[in-house]
Amino acid sequence: MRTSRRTTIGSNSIAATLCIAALVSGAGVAEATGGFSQWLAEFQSEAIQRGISEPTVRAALANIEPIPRVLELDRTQPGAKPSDFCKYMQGRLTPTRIARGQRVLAEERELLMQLTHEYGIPARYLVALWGLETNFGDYTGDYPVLASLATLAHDTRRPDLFRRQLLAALRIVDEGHQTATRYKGSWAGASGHVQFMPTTFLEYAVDHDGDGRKDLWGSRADSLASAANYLRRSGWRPGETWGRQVSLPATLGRETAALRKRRPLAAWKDMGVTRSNGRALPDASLRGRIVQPLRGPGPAFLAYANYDTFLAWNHSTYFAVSVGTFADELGNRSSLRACGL
Ligand SMILES: [Ca+2]
Repeated sequence: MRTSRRTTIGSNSIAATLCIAALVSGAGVAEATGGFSQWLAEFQSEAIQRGISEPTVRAALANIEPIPRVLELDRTQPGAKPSDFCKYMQGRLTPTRIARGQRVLAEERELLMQLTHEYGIPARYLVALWGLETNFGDYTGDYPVLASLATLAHDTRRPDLFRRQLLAALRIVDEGHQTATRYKGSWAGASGHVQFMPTTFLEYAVDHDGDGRKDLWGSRADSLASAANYLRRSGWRPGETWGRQVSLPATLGRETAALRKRRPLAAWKDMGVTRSNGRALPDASLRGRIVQPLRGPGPAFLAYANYDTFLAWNHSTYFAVSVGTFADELGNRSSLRACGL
């Protein structure tokens, strides 16, 4: 989910800088650890000043240590390579996952119908997001969120971002939605069935089953409702689709500013854009822009307003196209004619 929830962080030379600083100052591991303890004590004071209860702050942050592996992962995030689009799609939209998504649609039919009624999001999009984020709750992450966020907040790369996330995580614990010890997630702090970052949790998580807890770890109802709430409040337009794969005339084959401009469907038709099977685009009062994951020749998509809610969730063209395509597969309206899918 968007930057506040998912953090995409490029590598830089901070590790080298830290090594040099350590050599210059003669600092070693002991001093670095001492630095963390002092930092943590100051952070605890701030958290208490900000209204998180002292017992929560003391208990939740007692004995936590920085996690070297979290820093390693933060330093080595691979950049998305355009040529990997098909590999990405094939890895995420496997026949097994699509079949399981179909079963989930049936199993959770009643809940999903309620959510569609309440938030205007068709079931298939919620199931697609759930399947892509955690394989329907199978992989929600094993990193202790508070210690991971403390590691990144103490680090020098994006301390403000992760400090906010750590404060939000403490608030989640303080409000009783999760315990400090059971609060697990990705190395960067995304957690639960739909991998919300703590600030996203505070803003968008809902207690759909009405037990008083926003339980995005144990409750399918809370998790899927929270995803629906996120999409709706990010601008989802009920009754509209997300986009479709299209064919571009040769004259429009390369990514240009003209293609990225939002235009009515009729205007794209006039420019020679067709459905991917060559048939005419439908007559609908939608506006869209052309998205080309490979930034040039290769699959092209006409993306409508709802596509932007997927980008709000996670600012990645690959991700957004995979959500829409997965949802199409679940709705038996498979439209992707690329990557052997
Ligand atoms: Ca609940």
